[in-house]
Amino acid sequence: MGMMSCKTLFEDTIAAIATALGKAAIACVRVSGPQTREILRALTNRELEPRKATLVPIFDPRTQELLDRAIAIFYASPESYTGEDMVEFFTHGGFFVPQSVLKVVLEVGARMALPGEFTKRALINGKLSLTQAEAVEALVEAKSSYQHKMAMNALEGELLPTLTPIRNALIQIAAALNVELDYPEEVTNDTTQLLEELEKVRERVEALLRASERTLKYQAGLEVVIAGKPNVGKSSLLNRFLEEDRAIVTEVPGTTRDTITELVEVGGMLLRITDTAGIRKATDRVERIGVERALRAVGKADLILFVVDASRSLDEDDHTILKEIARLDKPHLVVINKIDVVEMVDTEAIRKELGTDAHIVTISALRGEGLVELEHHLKETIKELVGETSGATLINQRQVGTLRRCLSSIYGGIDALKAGYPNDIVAMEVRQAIETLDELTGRNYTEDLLDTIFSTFCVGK
Ligand SMILES: Nc1nc2c(ncn2[C@@H]2O[C@H](COP(=O)(O)OP(=O)(O)OP(=O)(O)O)[C@@H](O)[C@H]2O)c(=O)[nH]1
Ligand SMILES: [Mg+2]
Repeated sequence: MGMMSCKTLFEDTIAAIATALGKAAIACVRVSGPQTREILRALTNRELEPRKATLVPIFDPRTQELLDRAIAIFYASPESYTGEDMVEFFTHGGFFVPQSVLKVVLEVGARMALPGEFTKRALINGKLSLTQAEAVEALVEAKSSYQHKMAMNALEGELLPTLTPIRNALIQIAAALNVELDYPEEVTNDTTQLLEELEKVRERVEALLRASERTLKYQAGLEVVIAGKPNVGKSSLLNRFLEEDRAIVTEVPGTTRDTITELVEVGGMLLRITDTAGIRKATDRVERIGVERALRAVGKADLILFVVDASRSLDEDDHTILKEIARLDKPHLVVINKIDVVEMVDTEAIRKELGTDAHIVTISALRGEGLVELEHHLKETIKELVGETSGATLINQRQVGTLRRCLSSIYGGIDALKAGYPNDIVAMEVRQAIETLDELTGRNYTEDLLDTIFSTFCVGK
C-alpha cells in the first residue's frame, strides 16, 4: 500500500451513532471520510492530536450552542478502523444528546452511513479481509460463548492460514498446467502427479467444509433428545433443565404425547433440548403417533439422554430403546432417575448392553439431586462431540456455499484429468476454483456481493 493509502477511495464522509439508542451513560458518534478534520474543527473549534482521547466542547456550528462536553478521539488515515480519517465522539448517552451531535455532523457535510458501511470501507481500504468483516458481524450477533469463540477465531484472521495453502496449491497446479500448454511437445503427459496434487487439495477443502458445516450446525444449537419408556421422569428432567414447569408431569404413563423443544445454554453451547413421549408399544392412536415422533427425534439427535427408572428393573421397553440407541451408535448419556426411591436398576447390565464406556449418571429429578454431576457429564460429552474449536472454520452460509462451489470446480478438474481431457480444460476448472476461493476471502469481490453482505450489519458498524 505505502504512502498512497492516505488517499482513500471515497470522497464522501459518513457518520452514524455506533451505540444502541436508549438510556445509557455513554454513546458513540462515529465519523469517517475526508471531511473529518473539517467537521471536527467546525464542532469543537480545535484540532486534535491523533489517537489521543481529549475532552472537548461540542457546539452547534450555526448557533454556537453548547451541545455536550464529550471525549473525542481523532484517527489519522490510514491508522483507523476504516483506513480513512475518523473521529469518534463519546458523548453523554440517552436519546437526545447523541442524536443532536449526529445532526450537526450531518449539517456540516457528512451523510448518514449505511448499515455496515464503516466495515465495508475498512474492507475496501484493505484494513480487513472479507472473512474478518463477516466475523465482526458474527461477534456482534454472538449469543453463546461457542459462537463468540468462533467469531473471535475468524476475526483474528485464523482462516487465512488455512485457506492460503489451498490457494497456493491450486496456483501451482494451474502453473504446471500452463507450462504444459506452452510447451506441449516437452510434456511427458504424466497426469498422475497433477491428479495426486489436485486430490490433496480436494481432501483439504473437504475437511474444512466438514468442520465448518459441523460448526455452523452447533452454533444453531446441539440437538439433545431426552428419551426413554413412559413414566421414567423425562418431562421432570426437561423441567429441571429449564428451571420451570414447562412440560406436564403426572404419574400416568404416557403423559407426554408430542415432542417439546426448548433452548438452553450448557457449558457455553446452545442446546435444543427435546422432551419426547415415552417409547413403548402403544395401542392408542395418538400415543402411537407420539412414539413415532419420539423415535424420529432420537434418529435426528446429536446426543441422547436415555432415562431409566431406578426403582424398577429394566424391562422389555427399556431394552428395545437401548438396542435402538446402540444400533444408531449415537453419543448418549444414561440417566438413572428416581434414586430417591430404592435403587433396583442393574447399571452393569446397561453398561454391557451399551458397550464399553457408556456414561452413566444417577439423579433424582424430583428432588433435584445429581443434576450438577449430570451437567458436568453433559459438558464433557459435548466437548468430545464438538471437538477442539481452536481451529479456524468458516462462520456463515455464504462462506460455506462459496467453498462448496470451489470444491465442485476442483472435482471438475479431477474428472477432466481422469477423462484425459486437454490440459486447458483442466486449467479452466482450476482457475475457476481459485477465483471462487478469492471470492470467499474477499480478494476478489463484486459490489453486489459486498452490498448483500453488509446489508445485514447494523448502522455504525
Ligand atoms: N420418586 C421420584 N419420582 C419421580 C422422579 N422423577 C419423576 N418422578 C415422578 O414420576 C412420574 C412421571 O414423571 P414424568 O416426568 O411425567 O415422566 P415421563 O418420563 O415424562 O413420562 P411420560 O411422559 O409418560 O413418558 C411423576 O409422578 C413424577 O413426579 C424422581 O426423581 N423420583
Ligand atoms: Mg413426559
